[in-house]
Amino acid sequence: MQIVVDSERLSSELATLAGFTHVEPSPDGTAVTRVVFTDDDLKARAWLKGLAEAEGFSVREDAVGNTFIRWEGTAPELAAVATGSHIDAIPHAGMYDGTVGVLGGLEAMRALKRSGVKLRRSLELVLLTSEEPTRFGIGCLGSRLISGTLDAARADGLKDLQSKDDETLAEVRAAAGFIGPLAGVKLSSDYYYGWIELHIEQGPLLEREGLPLGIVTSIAAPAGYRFTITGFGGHAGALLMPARKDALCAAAEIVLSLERHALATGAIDTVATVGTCEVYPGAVNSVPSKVVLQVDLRDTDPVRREGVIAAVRKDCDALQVRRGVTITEEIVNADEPTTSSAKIVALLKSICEENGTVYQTMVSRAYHDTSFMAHVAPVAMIFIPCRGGVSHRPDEYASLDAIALGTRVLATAMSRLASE
Ligand code: HGY
Ligand code: MN
Ligand code: MN
Repeated sequence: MQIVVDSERLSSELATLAGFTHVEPSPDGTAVTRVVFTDDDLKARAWLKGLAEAEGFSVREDAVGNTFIRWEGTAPELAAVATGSHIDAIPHAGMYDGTVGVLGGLEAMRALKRSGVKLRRSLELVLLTSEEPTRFGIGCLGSRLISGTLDAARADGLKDLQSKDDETLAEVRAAAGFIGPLAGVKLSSDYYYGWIELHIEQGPLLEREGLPLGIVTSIAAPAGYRFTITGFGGHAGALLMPARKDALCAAAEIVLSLERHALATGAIDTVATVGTCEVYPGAVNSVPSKVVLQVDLRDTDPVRREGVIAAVRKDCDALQVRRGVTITEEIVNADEPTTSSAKIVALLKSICEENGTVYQTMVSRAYHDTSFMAHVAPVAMIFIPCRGGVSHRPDEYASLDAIALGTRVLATAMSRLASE
């Protein structure tokens, strides 16, 4: 069977998808912001569904907008083989994160259809809702609900961090046309026969080693926390220093405590970031009375990760006494690492070896929907190099050759699994 990827079409579709955004252009590359359930996101979804339907694939959406594009096999009652990723993009991101997996997955299915092969098992491409934490504060919202690891009621109550009047996911998704109980999103633990996600590496390893492809054997364990520091605000001129309980000064100590304890593990796999810092009331001449920090902490070893946050909590206890502030913490998520299916990793290796593709097995330090799809299928990921390892920036770039190669390996692997 000859699988021919239409890379020109794939390239133009990636460019079209990148156009569903409203963000000032960047001199460094194609800037994309596409927050879940915004007009840009909904228009992109409609466009993608149009491509799928034009190919004769069926399309269904669940209550949170996860979109299932299906090419029926000759034995439709068998568990399908699936691929997928996300099209939402954090502010001022690039055009390849997630979209390579969605459009590459679609092209893989189209290429197999064009080849004339008849597959036993159906193939599904899944567009997963809200992989990025931008709007609701937690990553992989759609795939968490599919996995059943996120409580439906908690999910519907998640606050829209971009809304001034505290809208919830329930309201936002309904306004976007996604109704119905979130509890119905969960899929059974053996729903798919196999799941493979194609994604840019978002790191420098493959490019540095001059490798065209990576096979992901595990995905680091992500955790997210929200720290709220409440002090005592006031007039920047009249409130004298000894009387202050400056929430931002206390927050600054937490930021440095997190960095210090992450470095102190001595492990390169421990990474910690305070990505957002909201200061209230946020006026130059007003002593900050409240600060909210969003913390992103990851490690391949969840025990080591827990050691870092425990040390930060200890520092917070001392900080509350010394600075007279109150610090509360909300655990947004604290996930386990994901291990890929040995069978699918072996399949990907053999396909690469058959076609002379040099590859490397590797850890994913970024989290992905695959982490949660692992609850409903045996999983693996295919990585392709991205220039300078850059991602979540407008200068994010993956070559068309790399995308086409990843798509071809994906199509071959899906066809092998779907023939079993
Ligand atoms: O943050 C991540 O790892 C993913 O890109 N959302
Ligand atoms: Mn991302
Ligand atoms: Mn991604």
